[in-house]
Amino acid sequence: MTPPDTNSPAPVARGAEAMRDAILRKLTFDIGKSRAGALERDWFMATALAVRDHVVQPWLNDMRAAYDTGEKQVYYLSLEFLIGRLLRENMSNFGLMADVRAALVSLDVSPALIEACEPDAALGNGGLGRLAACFMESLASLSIPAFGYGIRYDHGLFKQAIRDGWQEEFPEDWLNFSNPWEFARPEIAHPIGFGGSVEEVEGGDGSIRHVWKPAETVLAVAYDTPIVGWRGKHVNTLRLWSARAPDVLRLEAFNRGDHIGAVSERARAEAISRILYPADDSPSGQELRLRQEFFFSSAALQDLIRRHQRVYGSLNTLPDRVAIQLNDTHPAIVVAELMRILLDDNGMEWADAWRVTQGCISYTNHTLLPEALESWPVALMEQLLPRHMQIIYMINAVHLGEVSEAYPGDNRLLASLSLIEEQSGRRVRMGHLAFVGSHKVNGVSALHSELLKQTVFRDFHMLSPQKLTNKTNGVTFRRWLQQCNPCLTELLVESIGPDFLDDPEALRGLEKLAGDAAFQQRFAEVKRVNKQALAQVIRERTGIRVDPTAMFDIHIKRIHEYKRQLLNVLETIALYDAIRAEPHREWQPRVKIFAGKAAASYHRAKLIIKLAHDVARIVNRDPMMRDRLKVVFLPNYNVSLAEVIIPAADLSEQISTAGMEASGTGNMKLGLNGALTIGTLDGANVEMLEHVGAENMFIFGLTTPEVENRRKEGWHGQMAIEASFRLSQVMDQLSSGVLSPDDRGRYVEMVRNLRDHDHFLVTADFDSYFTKQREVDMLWAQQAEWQRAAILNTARLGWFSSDRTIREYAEEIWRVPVEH
Ligand code: 26V
Repeated sequence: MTPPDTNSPAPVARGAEAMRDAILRKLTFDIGKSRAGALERDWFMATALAVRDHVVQPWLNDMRAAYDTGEKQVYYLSLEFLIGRLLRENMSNFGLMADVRAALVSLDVSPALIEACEPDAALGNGGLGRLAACFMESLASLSIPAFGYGIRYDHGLFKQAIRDGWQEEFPEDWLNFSNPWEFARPEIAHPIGFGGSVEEVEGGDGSIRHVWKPAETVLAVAYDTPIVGWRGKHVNTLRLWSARAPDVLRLEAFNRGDHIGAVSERARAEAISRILYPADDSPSGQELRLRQEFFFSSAALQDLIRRHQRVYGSLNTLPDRVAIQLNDTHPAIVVAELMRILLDDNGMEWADAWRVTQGCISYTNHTLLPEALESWPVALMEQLLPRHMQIIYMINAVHLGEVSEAYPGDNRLLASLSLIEEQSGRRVRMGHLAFVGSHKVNGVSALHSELLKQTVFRDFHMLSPQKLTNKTNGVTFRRWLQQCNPCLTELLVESIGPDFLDDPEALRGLEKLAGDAAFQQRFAEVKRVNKQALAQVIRERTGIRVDPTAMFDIHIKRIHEYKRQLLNVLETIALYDAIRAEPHREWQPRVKIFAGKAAASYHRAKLIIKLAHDVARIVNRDPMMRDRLKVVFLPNYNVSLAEVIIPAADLSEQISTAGMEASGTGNMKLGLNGALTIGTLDGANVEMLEHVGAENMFIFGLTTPEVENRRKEGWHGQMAIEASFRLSQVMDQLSSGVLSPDDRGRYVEMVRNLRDHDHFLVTADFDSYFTKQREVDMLWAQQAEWQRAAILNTARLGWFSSDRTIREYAEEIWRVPVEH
């Protein structure tokens, strides 16, 4: 903890009474409301502002300390930060929870209702954005000085509504009622150029300097959100950029009388930070997206360089003070922008500039799927970023020159390593640019990193075998255990002591209690309470009643063919058929719960949502089911809903086609909260298996090499369907239209696709999945055994804390000191 600033105002009030006074003061003087007239939202704002007061002084102190000591800073560049809510996080990390809640209760205000008023900061699509949020929290908790840089989107990820079983999208408006956590910094505004031309200026010594003359300039204005670490030890900054049109331009146009032009120019500039791109099924390839990428990359670089230069002057030492982590290729243009700043603005020689660039930058890859790898048409780059395109050509020339020297005449190799793809009309490969511009590149699970070496970066790995490493993802246990599951946390503290709150590996202490009948009962009781809370939410949002004693089988994540929600829905139909065929057998009651958003243009994903609803309608109404099977689709999945679902999960579905899920992080959150995983050998499931042991997980299905072989042989589902009585029965129901009486042809194309292609091997894994699910039922029937396995999941997943992940980045990639 840093010493208090001598200018610090009177110490902030502690204790419930002082908190009550503080909240009332905020309500009166900042919100301008009386107690009688205050709405829940006003109480939320007043409470958040009162809590925020506790954050500010330590934050200022930590910023100042990092500045004064000149410690190396980490800069985490990400187009997405999927933060969720912050009130509970900040209260909890600052140890203010009890005081604030007591204060609110004394004011006759319900803490739960107040917390529910906070809109989610949904500035991300899914795993990649949530990982960035967990990393920010862990960086602060480990006292590593760091900035997150991203975009302050006016509108986060769309809201999902379900009408008649179909997904509909509605705009999201998180800033509508102002954001109590952010501090606007209008004085921090960096100019971001676009378009224009490059001039060559001759120096006296015959050298040539390039000067980029952008045609258009947009301002990036900073908004800072303090990110509080565990026990308030350290506070970092998340700096998000908002786009503003520079006033001068507007004024000039106004003076010329071109009022309409001035306004539209302004709208075009400010469109950059208007909305988060909501597709994680393919890169959009649109100009606005490239503008977003360059906008925040350039703003981040200008910001960190100015900070460095104020203290050190020279940029030669940048790699000693600055570590820039690229969250996927979205900020990959920083490679060219940093080179441009060093070469053109600071007159550095190429070799020095390249050393500095590579020394600062490192890059994380989050997907292997070829359709997801970003590339930009050369023509668009030349038009929007002409100088950057020249620099990229130059980087490519030097890089390919080295390759030809080492491997003369190998044209295949040159084509594969080139930053420019020539097949589909000349495009810049952003993954290649990020790879060459970085000193380290990493995948996000052991399997994924190995696959990177064998596939997309095979030739790069051959050239520089030290560069590609693995950093298996993690999740912050503060949010995903302590805050979202207070009952379990309390039970753990009581039974193994509080050490795990600071050291997740201490959860191992639970192992010795796994077989203890009394403890098992208490563990199960916590789960029951959480399931009751979820049952209530299900009732409110879908009208469906579920029995909290049934197994809660949870499949929550973005809807994607490779994540195979369809496999789960098909198994649901097969189970329904099986129960109807033998209604007198002893079936284990189950509630299948789905949640997740589909990209708006991803028709097949939307059809899977519709199918889940069609199946739910039939199953939930069938008196023969007698509560032994229920199907629920919870709309509008987001961080806050995940915080309710995860503590209530018995079974966690992690059933992607092997080799396609880079890591997964929901798998870790669910396991940590005592859910057993049914999953394929994919992503981080593989490492979870090593940690929790095969007896405590349900692994099924093809392995990555088997998937590869099937595909090579030209897999189609026809044979698997014919060979499986159950599956053919399911397919018949889909094609006959019994599931969709209002549109009998609805699933004809889906069935045809499974028969003729089935790229995601749903039919290939169906039987082994169905069989594994019956093993799940058998274990559920032996509750003591089930609870034992659940406890061991919680006990053995400590390694998947994002603190461990961040420590590895700090030591092996960023080379910044970190506490142990
Ligand atoms: C996914 C896909 C899938 C279908 C085809 C095209 C496409 C394009 C983009 C993406 C998203 C890629 C980035 C991403 O969100 N990756 C996720 O990152 C998480 C954090 O590392 C990881 O846990 C997830 O497995 C990974 O999908």
